[in-house]
Amino acid sequence: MNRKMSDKERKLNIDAAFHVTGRTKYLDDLPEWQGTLFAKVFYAPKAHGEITKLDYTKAAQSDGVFRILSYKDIPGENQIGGIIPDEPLLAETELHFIGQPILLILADSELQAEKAKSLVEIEIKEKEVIVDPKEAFEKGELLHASRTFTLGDTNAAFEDCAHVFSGEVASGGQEHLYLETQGAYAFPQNRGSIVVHSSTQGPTAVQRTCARILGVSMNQVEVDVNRIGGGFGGKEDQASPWAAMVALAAFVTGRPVKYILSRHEDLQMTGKRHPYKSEYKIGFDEDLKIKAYEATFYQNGGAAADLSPAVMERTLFHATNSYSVPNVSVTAHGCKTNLPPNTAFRGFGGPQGMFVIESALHNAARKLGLPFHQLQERNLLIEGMEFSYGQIVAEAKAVDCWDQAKRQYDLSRWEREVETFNAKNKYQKKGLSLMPVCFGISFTNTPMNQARALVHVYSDGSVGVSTGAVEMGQGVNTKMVQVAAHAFGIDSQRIKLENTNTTRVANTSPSAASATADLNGKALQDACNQIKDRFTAFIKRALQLKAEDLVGFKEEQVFINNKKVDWPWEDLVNKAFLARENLSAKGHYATPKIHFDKSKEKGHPFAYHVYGTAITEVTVDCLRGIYHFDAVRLVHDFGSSMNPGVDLGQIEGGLVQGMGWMTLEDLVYNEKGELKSGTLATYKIPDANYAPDVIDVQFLETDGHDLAILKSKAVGEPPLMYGIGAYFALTNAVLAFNPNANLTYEAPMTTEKLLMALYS
Ligand code: LUZ
Ligand code: MOS
Repeated sequence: MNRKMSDKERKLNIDAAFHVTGRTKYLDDLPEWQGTLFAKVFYAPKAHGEITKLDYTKAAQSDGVFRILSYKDIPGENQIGGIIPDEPLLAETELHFIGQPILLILADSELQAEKAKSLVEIEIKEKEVIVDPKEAFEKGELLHASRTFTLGDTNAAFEDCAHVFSGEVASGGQEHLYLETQGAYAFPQNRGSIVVHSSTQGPTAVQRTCARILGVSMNQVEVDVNRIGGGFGGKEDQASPWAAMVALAAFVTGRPVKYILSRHEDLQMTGKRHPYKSEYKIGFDEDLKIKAYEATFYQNGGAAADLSPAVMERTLFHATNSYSVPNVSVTAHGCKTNLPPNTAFRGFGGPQGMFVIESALHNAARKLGLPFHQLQERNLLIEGMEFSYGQIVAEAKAVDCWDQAKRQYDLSRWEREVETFNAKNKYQKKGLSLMPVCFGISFTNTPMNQARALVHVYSDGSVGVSTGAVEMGQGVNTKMVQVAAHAFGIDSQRIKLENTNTTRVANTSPSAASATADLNGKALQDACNQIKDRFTAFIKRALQLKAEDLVGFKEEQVFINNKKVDWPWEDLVNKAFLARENLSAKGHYATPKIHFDKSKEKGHPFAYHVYGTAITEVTVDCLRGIYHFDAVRLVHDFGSSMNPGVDLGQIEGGLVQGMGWMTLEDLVYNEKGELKSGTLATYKIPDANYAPDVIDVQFLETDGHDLAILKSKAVGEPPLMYGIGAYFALTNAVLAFNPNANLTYEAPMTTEKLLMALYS
């Protein structure tokens, strides 16, 4: 805990009051400019084929339609691929997924654009559709080269194993379902430049994509983000196409152009979490220590690479989750299918990798006839172990979290209660599971781990802060205010967080990888410190202090040699201004010590790891297959949390989102590549009623980590993976009802699948 902060500063989310009173402004709340055109996309109705006829003359004559744009109207490059250039903004002749944008219809109103859409005539010569990643792999349909991480020698190790198990695992996709759908609003400027307001996690990604499409340099595109209504990874790269479309339309027509996707369009056209199919082999010695682990991951990438190569990489990084495994060989294939390109989603491939080793351990424990958590516990990660990617485990927090969870929540008593309940009830069974998590913090692509911030101290003592961080509900604005208030020793009321804008802070990494507060916060500290250094020099001159005298800033006052002098902040700022001191600074931060060599697949990619253990209890109605989560109690390694209120929000939201992925959320595409769960009636996400009755979060007592902002560790993604515990709580309840059940390790465990498992 940062002891210098008042309780008020520690707890208050600066956006909360505006959120709950409906006053927060989102993209769609921008006042509409006169002459604004409204865009709609006409997209591919078939998953794979060649366009043989495309006639939009009737659509173009439809009421209110101003113009219809195709790829031919793109002055720059028809390309939006961020990692691999394999995705056109607007389809040319080949169609690769249902929902692939073909035409951009511009009309005086949304309704008119929508009506014109139905008048477009298209004929398609259909081709074979692939929706399954393993089928794609077998047919040689890969998005890029496969990768393997190895440690030790698994072949030799398996020879010596007392027990070897193998199996298959599958996990489903997941719809981001950010409350605010994708969208953008573009305004043409003088001399051909453009301003784009975008609902994006990555303003620079939007800027780069717009510039590429328009064929202009990046300085001609200004991207502005006030705040967004959720992202969860879905707006890391996939906010860019809509922004590029309105930028293109504004560029071509000279008018403001707005496009905000309807929920239906968003569900149809955007990529989601990658479904995976996987195979594993795991070997143990006599003491039930894991000796060797092999896995092959078939990632369902969809029709273009998008962020899939990076997501796939994180699957490999987290393939052994929180366990010590001396011999590892894990391979991942990025499989090309005829689905919308799948993309970043909280956890970024990590959860998919972790679910496989948890399944392997669960299956092994069952075959060995011992409790799942005993096998997990015996293999927890310890200090000094090497990850398959070469980084050495520096903090032994896996065992600490596990032990504290067992102790604080009295696991043995809890287990006895569950056993007693199960003995007494024939058709209701409880299941308990433990889920340890170890998640690496940093973009796995080292160059992305940099950030900048711009600070202005105004002559009245107020402060304006710009960073590259995008507020998406995660509370980063509040954390940035805390960082600046702490640095200057002033009240947080003096600080204003500006919109995230590419002209104030350039070359930003997306707000992603749980690293936003660390990267931008450290850049912000750098900027504040520069101004403080100037103030210090100014004070020393003004008061004729000695070089070794210590100048400090606390409680809105100047301190000299730790003694308060009566010089309030406002007066200091004003005097410094009159003395013509520079009251603005640009800060920069690049995470130290990290590196990774892809040719060897070895290095030190993460600044640090975040640990935790969650215990989940569920009650299953074994007649109907329905269930309710009674409690999730967890111990989490926050480091030294700078804002427990904000951090708890991240834990609760991440946990429940992960539980949804593992249980409720059944993303279904049929063999034609049609989304069968394309409405909120057919795709169910967790709500307050679904959430566990009790979510109890204990803070692991630690000093925090120097590479975390104010020693407060990153908290965005790690809790999602506690949700994996929900799956195993359910399987354990199934086994309490039917010890011979046939478990298939195919998430999500929907009520239908649960019922089948109970009676299998
Ligand atoms: N995005 C990214 C991420 O580009 N690289 C990453 O390593 C990452 N990790 C988590 C979430 N988003
Ligand atoms: Mo993310 S999956 O941190 O955009």
